Amino acid sequence: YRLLEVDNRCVASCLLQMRGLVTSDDVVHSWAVPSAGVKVDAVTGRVNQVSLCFLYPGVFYGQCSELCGVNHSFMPICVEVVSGKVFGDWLVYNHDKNTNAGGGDVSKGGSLLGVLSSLIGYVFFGVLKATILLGKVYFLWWYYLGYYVVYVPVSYVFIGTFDFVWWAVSTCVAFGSWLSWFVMDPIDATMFALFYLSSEILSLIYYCVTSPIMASVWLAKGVWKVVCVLVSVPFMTFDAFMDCMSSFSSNETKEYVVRRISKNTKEFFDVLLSYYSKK
Ligand SMILES: [Cu+2]
Repeated sequence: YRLLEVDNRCVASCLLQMRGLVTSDDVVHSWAVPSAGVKVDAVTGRVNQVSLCFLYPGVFYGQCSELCGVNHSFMPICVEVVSGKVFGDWLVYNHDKNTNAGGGDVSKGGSLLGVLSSLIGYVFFGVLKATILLGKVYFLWWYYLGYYVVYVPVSYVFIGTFDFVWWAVSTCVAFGSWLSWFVMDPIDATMFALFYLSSEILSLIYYCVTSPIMASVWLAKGVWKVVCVLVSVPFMTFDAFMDCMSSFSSNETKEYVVRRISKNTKEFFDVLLSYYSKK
């Protein structure tokens, strides 16, 4: 492909924070991948490092970017960016190949005892994992039962009782103080009581009249919101996709990328962990 293809592609993961180590064993070169925004000098006797984070999978091409000799024009760079899972598998595969090429078949040729012990270990850990999972589910079941059957009703009854008692006591106190006022000044107190009661009745009427309207408005608002969200999902997805392909402009994209990177990092470590725990 236009003098850009190589016989041994560099494999990297997309959406994974990586560190590239670059050096040279003859003259100064430069490892440059313009579409990934990377250029780092390869210097003899020195290891340069570069931070790599590819946003999407694909094949990225570059060329040596430091005049290094007559063949400078024929030193392509090719990075194959794959998912974190594929990258982990690739790494494990290469490690297996390299270690087996050097030390013969160390991991192969296991005896029947070895196979049996690994099988027993596998079954044992499987059962242990399942037990832990079931235990978690059981614990959660009791937790939610306790929460919804005991805690919520009790707290509601307690708070409701407290509120009611508080209301009754404050009303009695108010009525008592009004009675003493009535004894001292009957006309003023009666006028106040009339105004108070009429305002209460008016607010009650107001509530009765407006609450159905308010409820309808609230319901309509909710329905409208849901419709808006449903309609905007494809647009938002398209937007995020375009952002992701072009730049880190919006915060949502940044957040998404950071979340994906941390998720991929975890998956990558899981691959390595399962590889080394099998050894
Ligand atoms: Cu060069």
